[in-house]
Amino acid sequence: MNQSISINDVLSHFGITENTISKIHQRELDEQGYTIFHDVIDSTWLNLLRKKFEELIDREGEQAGIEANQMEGVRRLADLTNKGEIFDALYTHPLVLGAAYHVIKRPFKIVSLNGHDPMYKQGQQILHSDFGGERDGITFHQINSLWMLDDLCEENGATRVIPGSHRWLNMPRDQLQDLLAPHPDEVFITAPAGSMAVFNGQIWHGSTKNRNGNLRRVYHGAFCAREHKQQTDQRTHLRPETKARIDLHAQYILDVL
Ligand SMILES: O=C(O)CCC(=O)C(=O)O
Repeated sequence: MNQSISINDVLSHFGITENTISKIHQRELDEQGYTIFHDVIDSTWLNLLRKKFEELIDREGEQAGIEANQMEGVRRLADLTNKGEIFDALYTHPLVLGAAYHVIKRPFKIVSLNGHDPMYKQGQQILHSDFGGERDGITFHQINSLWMLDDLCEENGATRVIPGSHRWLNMPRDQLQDLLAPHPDEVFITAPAGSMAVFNGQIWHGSTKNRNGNLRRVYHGAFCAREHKQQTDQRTHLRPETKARIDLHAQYILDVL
């Protein structure tokens, strides 16, 4: 590990200050456990990100998503940090890094960068938390971001979250009998294509059934405190062309220095 780079160097390199995400987004992350940023992806980048999603799905076929986890009824992609320069700007975007630092409050790294598209009549996930470790309701370890390539609405399987549950000490499985059932407090993260949502990795959430068959593609970039394990071990998966392309600050985020 190259000790000469610190999280402060990384944040300052990518232009992140305590005001990079507004006080409103900070409060929503603190209180609700999620927030939505609109108009983050411009139309040129959006078209390229959509094209890349389809190219990778076609190219990888049955292997798509294998580096993280495959899910029946969902078009999944994984290890995207190694699958094109187009993703560099996504996992180093100031809004996502600013939100990650606001929530985690200590040095962090990427967990994984995946794609997720529930197909018609499929995609209902159990309510779960991404972070499976100890919960004290105060210390937070992980965030996830949803980069919306299509409009997300209740009918095409938007993510449901239980606002405030990031502070609860229990996991959904400790408290609920039916993890697939609607929850009385659930809220759907809905927003137009080009938006990006961030949620606390401890929030209870899950994707829902795509009931109208419209595309519902997202990229998920998750980040965790550096003491935790990555979902996709970047040191194992790192490709020489990725390492050659990205600077030391991006390498720090991947934890491959
Ligand atoms: O895309 C979503 O709605 C969330 C997916 C998710 O939570 C997961 O794959 O664990």
